[in-house]
Amino acid sequence: MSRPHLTHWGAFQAKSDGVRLSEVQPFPEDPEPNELIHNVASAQHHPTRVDRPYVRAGWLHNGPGPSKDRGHEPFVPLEWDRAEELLGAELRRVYGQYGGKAVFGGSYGWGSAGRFHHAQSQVHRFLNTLGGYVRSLGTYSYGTSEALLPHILGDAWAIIRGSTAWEQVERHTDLIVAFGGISAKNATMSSGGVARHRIRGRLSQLRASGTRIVSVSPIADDTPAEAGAEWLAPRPGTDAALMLALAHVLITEELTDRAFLDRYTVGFDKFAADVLAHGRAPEWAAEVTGVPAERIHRLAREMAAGRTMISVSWSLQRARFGEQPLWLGVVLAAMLGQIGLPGGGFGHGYGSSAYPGEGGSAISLPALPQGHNPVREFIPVARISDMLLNPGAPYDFNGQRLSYPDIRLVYWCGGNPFHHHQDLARLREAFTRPETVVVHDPFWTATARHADFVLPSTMTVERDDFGMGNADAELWAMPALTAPHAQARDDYAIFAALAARFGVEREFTEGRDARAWLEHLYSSWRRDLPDFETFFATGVAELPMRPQDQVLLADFRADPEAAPLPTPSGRIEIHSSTIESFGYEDCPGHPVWLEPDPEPADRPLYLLANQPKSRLHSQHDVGAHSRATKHRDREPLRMHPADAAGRGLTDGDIALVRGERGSCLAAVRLSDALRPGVVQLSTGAWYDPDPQNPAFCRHGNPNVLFADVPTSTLAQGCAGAHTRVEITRHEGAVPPLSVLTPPASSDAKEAEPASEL
Ligand SMILES: Nc1nc2c(c(=O)[nH]1)N[C@H]1C(S)=C(S)[C@@H](COP(=O)(O)OP(=O)(O)OC[C@H]3O[C@@H](n4cnc5c(=O)[nH]c(N)nc54)[C@H](O)[C@@H]3O)O[C@H]1N2
Ligand SMILES: Nc1nc2c(c(=O)[nH]1)N[C@H]1C(S)=C(S)[C@@H](COP(=O)(O)OP(=O)(O)OC[C@H]3O[C@@H](n4cnc5c(=O)[nH]c(N)nc54)[C@H](O)[C@@H]3O)O[C@H]1N2
Ligand SMILES: [Mo]
Repeated sequence: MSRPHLTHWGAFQAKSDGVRLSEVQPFPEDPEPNELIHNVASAQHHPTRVDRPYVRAGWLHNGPGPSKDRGHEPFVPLEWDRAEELLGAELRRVYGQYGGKAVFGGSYGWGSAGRFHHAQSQVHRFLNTLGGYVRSLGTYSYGTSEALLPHILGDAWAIIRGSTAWEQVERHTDLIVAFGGISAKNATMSSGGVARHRIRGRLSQLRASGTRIVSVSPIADDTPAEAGAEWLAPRPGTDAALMLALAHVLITEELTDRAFLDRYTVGFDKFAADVLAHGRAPEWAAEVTGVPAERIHRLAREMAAGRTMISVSWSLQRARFGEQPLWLGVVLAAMLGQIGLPGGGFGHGYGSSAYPGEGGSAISLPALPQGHNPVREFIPVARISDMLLNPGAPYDFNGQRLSYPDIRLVYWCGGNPFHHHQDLARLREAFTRPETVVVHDPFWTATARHADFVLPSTMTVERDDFGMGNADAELWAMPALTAPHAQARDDYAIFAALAARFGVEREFTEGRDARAWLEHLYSSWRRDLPDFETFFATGVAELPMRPQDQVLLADFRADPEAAPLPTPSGRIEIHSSTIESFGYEDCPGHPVWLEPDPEPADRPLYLLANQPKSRLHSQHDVGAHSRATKHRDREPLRMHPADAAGRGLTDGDIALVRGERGSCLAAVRLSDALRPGVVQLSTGAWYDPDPQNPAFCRHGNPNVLFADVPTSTLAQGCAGAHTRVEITRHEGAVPPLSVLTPPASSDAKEAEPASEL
């Protein structure tokens, strides 16, 4: 019998013999199934699954302390009981000596789908039970929006979740100007799951109903062929110049909606004067962006001629000065006066994930209670290396003067910083600093390889749970399909056992096992649904849908006095006195063009490190579908034929990619979907550092190339969208990868640790 299962990237059904899955098929009601579902079964028993608990040999022999050996040393296998004893004692030591403010539990990452076993919820509840932890604020996804939007428009999540419904766009929109495209590959995902993928259908319908799309992106297929979009390809990182020029035309040709600007916005005159004073005309922008001046002129007039949606993908803000194009997207929409009208205005993240524009459920799911965190310290999420390298150092963030906490123990559960952070050699240096690093993961990820304690987690298919994504309105039962791999345990079970060693088991578990928690969360949540046993046996519970007629900021438009925005003025802030008062040169009081760092002559190519089509981030990179996209075991790098020819490269060559901070190998794939001068190397290839050089990845992880710089002082956000590189042919043999097998483990007899445990 085939049984169903839900992942972040889709639902599937599979047969199970209790250990292995077979005959994996997409959920029959998914109109646009994707191949990523085939990564799960093929990765489940891969040799890189962590089969039992491990401790780094040096930690075991020398005890806790900073160590340059993380990532180099063999691991010693442990019995569960011994692992709990050692780690339990270490947690008691750290909490006893330093308290929760010395424990980093930010633990960012996309761990598992499934509501109860959601890794972030588990680790945060656990650390709160012990005495709290230093948290991280915001996301790598749209951390810059999270800092900027509250100053100018409203809370980022409310804006993204409140995106105007696709139905409204289909009915009313004449033109979508999509900065960063509307990506079908990215809309395969939604945190928590996606049962029905709809984006290609949405875009076909838009085309049929006469909505025109201009896809502004260095990559043509960022908007799929179904949309029939026009392709405008600016240089990466120059959208702000293009947008300022569009604003220039709207101002000089008097195409702005003055009445809207007067009633709903503040600061337009300052902004407009600046645009004119600096001569941000299309002729100027053409030089910066590479988009012809004539096309910019015409586009501005087209935007003013009908109902226009300005769509800004999340990627635009994940770059140096990423505040500017985001802010300018809002400003352009305000100048057109269509914010709050059906099908017009501003949208953030169409195509970046499955849910923007989709209705989804009207009610939110129950969550595991997190308890109370007495520790006030936090870091903006992408400042992880800065924090570990510079304890006590002051820094600025969003109008606050803060200083980095002094971290002794790092606890990561459900994320992979050696996937997600920039400048991996620097991160590796940062990971030498703590006294102890603990990682739970199902796989030997690069982060697990840099830990002291590695505890094997189950995968979603190995445990009972329930879940639902933001684009759906049905709750899925997710009964375990197989037994856990080897000695893997649920994060919950691991934490419960550690809590017992700490003497706080009752506080953590409240006397429940996982099954009892599922029942409890479900039953205390809604009384109008079938009882838990019936739900779990049936497999799904329908939830009420949100109406599909949502229009972003319609209430504000209807009555800005009764429904003011949560900004200081209650209006859209084209100029923000608050941001101006911070005095940041890298994010002044209204959006401007900030000159990028001088062009490095020896790195003429732009490299886009976008989200990978073949997997979610680094997850299941050893899975069959992800491996099938590799060539000679290297991550594919897409390149325009002209750029390749100029470098003597052809399709299938192994290339050496050299960036600001490091280099990597990748397999050249020729494609004319790229703007010449731009190459694409998606994120997520497992970091495979050369043993002598951590800044050289043999596999193709682009995060070795990037400098670890924030978007700006305002947001301190991740700036990983693009960087500058040069590419040459890799000379000599192609080295074998080390990440496809587990790290060395030492069977050496466990010696007594030197420290006082
Ligand atoms: N250069 C560059 N870098 C980027 C980006 C970019 O565009 N460019 N994008 C950024 C973005 S938007 C994001 S969101 C981040 C993503 O960064 P992450 O979310 O850190 O990446 P994932 O690979 O999804 O990591 C999730 C980890 O959780 C593990 N896991 C899965 N299930 C469980 C479980 O049940 N328990 C435990 N303990 N672990 C589990 C997986 O095996 C995996 O190792 O990357 C960011 N990094
Ligand atoms: N298949 C797949 N889908 C995913 C994910 C995944 O790992 N795999 N991750 C999910 C997550 S966590 C997130 S946050 C979202 C991220 O969603 P996004 O941030 O929107 O996704 P990206 O793929 O990083 O970027 C989308 C496109 O933006 C374009 N772009 C980059 N820089 C510029 C620029 O300066 N100007 C313009 N005009 N365009 C630019 C690139 O060509 C890129 O392909 O994706 C989600 N969807
Ligand atoms: Mo993300």
